[in-house]
Amino acid sequence: MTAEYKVIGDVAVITLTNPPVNGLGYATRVGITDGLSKAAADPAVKAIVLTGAGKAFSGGADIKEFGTPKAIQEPNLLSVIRALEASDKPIVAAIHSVCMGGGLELAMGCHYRVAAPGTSVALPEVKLGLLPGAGGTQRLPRLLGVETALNMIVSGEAVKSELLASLPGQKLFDKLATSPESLFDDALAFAKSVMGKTGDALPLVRNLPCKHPQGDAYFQFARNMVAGMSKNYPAPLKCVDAVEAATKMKFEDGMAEERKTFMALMFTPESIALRHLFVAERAASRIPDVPEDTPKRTIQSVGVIGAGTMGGGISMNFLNAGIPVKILEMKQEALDRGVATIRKNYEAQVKKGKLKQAKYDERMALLSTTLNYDELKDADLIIEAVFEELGVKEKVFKELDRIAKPGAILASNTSTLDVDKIAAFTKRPQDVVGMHFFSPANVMKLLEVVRGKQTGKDVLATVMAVAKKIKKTAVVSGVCDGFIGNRMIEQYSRQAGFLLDEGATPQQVDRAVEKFGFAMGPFRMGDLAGNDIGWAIRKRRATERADMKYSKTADKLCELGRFGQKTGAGWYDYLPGKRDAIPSPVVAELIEKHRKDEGITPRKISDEEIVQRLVYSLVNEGAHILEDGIASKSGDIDMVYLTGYGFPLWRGGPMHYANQVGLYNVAEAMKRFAKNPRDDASFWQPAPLIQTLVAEGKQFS
Ligand code: T1G
Repeated sequence: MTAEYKVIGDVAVITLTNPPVNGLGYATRVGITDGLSKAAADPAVKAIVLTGAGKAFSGGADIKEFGTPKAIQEPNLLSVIRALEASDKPIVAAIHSVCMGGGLELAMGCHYRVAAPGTSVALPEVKLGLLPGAGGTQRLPRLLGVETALNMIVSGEAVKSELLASLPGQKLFDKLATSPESLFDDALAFAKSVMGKTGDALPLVRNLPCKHPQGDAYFQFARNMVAGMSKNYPAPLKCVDAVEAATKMKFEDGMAEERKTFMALMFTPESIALRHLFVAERAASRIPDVPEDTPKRTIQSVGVIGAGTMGGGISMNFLNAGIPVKILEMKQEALDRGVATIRKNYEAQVKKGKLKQAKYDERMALLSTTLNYDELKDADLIIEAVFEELGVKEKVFKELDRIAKPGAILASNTSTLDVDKIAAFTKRPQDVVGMHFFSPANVMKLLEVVRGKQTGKDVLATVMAVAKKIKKTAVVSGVCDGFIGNRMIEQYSRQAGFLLDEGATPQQVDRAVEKFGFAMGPFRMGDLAGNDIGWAIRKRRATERADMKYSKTADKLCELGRFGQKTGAGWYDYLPGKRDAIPSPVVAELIEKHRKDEGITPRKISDEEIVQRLVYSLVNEGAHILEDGIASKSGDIDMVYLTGYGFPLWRGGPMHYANQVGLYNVAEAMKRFAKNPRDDASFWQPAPLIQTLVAEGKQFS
């Protein structure tokens, strides 16, 4: 069992002991009910304190148990909470650090709650595509009022205990402890103060009234607000229904409504995807051959080479985390420009009220600049973000090798170059790693950590820990052309071009994938990022990868100088100063002429074929990436595409989505595409990994 029982004087103490966050898995639930039985049977026990060991009171139901028999094995969470309510001796929840989801529902089943200040309190189930399923939608409104409770349930965001305790009329906390350190003693003292209360004298949340003075109007307003922000996500609106039920139904009926909805949401593709995302994001930080206890180097100062867009964005990540940054450039005006951009970014946040002036000043105080490599000699981590050309990288890394202290980590932000070649410019390849940020680097969550053949395990462990500190989702990639994300988007872009050749328009392709859920289709994306970027890569590839077939439309577009928004025209036309993509007659004519030149008779292409060819191209390349050992887990590939390339979160990523469609069906579609003479038959052979999984009736793990 993962809960301890002991008696202190005449108070029984039940402590959850299921690290890391006291998830309410089966063993913990048994531990609680077992403790309650002992306390009930012991005449010396006059009151009970329920608390959590370690860094949480409880982080809620055990997400990793979902979908397994253990999740509903008795005593399930509802039964445990009913056992708390049925206790004839007062039960005081001693809440600290983290009290979330089922953990908060557990606490609301107790008679009293004492909280430490600074506790993060939340019902975050909606972020998993669920709603609170153990009474949260029925009890929280009774304790905090309908509106506060609904806001917490629909947002899933954490609120600090001291803020909740300060709300007028709140009944969630009976007492706020003087400090986190005094919580346990304060809870014990509170337990003593309510000893002797029994039966109806013990307050049950279920007996509290739950009303809203203008219920119908409020819930209609709430529905309109929530519907607008929860497109593609069914759970938020269900949260509104459940809280409304709490104001209109008897408690047990409201509980039945909540349970019915919870179980239904549990099996929605959106919730399955969001739970996959929760696990995959945390699994990405675990590198199979790098033990969790690998010693990490201390990173207390960072050097950044290059004050351009990337260098500036990268620097901000560390400044935001309170880590001093020294930026090096070749010329003072480049430094001044870079610092001015950082300042402008922060000032914009201050103006929007997203950043306090004091914080802004604090961060800028951590920033320094230099024109002299020698001033980086004490940096613990130096990240190069200079022009994407191997010769330039060579110069930089030879300098870094000369000046950096022993043990400094030397990272390149390269997005396409070979990290092993860069490492070979130094005498310390074990200290060299790729840290591929995505533009804008201070915004995009994804960080591809590119592992060279000689990159040290402690370097990897250190960079993964630093990534967490700067709030990035880090995924380890091996060395190959394009690493994970760009290697996949290469195939996606090829398919987009072939679809134009065969009869689709840029707006039809974009609309189809945006309807699927992508933030932006390939052609609008090209116009935003700059079509010349792909053009340069194709030119480089023409020599290195002559086998790679492309539609020529993109090159022809670039030959007209139509690089996208930055040139006022790309796949679409743009009015001056505007970003609205307007279908372009020039592009339509270019494509039509191209088809004639190639002798192609255009055909009608369905949105379904467009989506399948674009999404399955990611799946097939992702499978090859796994086969090549470039990524170690399919969840890592999902994380890359979800956090760096706009794949819809509620579909869980390309590999997860393929599992949902069924790998057999995906493979059959690929075989159909392989028969298309305009397409690349060799690419559409289902990857051997997919063929094996289909043959064995398995999925991507
Ligand atoms: N279940 C299982 N494992 C969990 C977990 C959970 N609820 N929460 C965290 N972990 C693991 C996580 O996977 C990682 O382990 C480790 O703990 C540290 O997590 C009926 C049905 C609590 C704020 O949604 O928000 O209750 O993967 O890196 O940054 O209504 O974890 O590395 O081995 O995130 O300090 C509702 C989810 C569940 C809370 C701590 N609860 N967790 O953040 O650590 S559904 C949640 C979090 C529910 C009831 C319903 C955060 C945290 P590993 P971490 P952290």
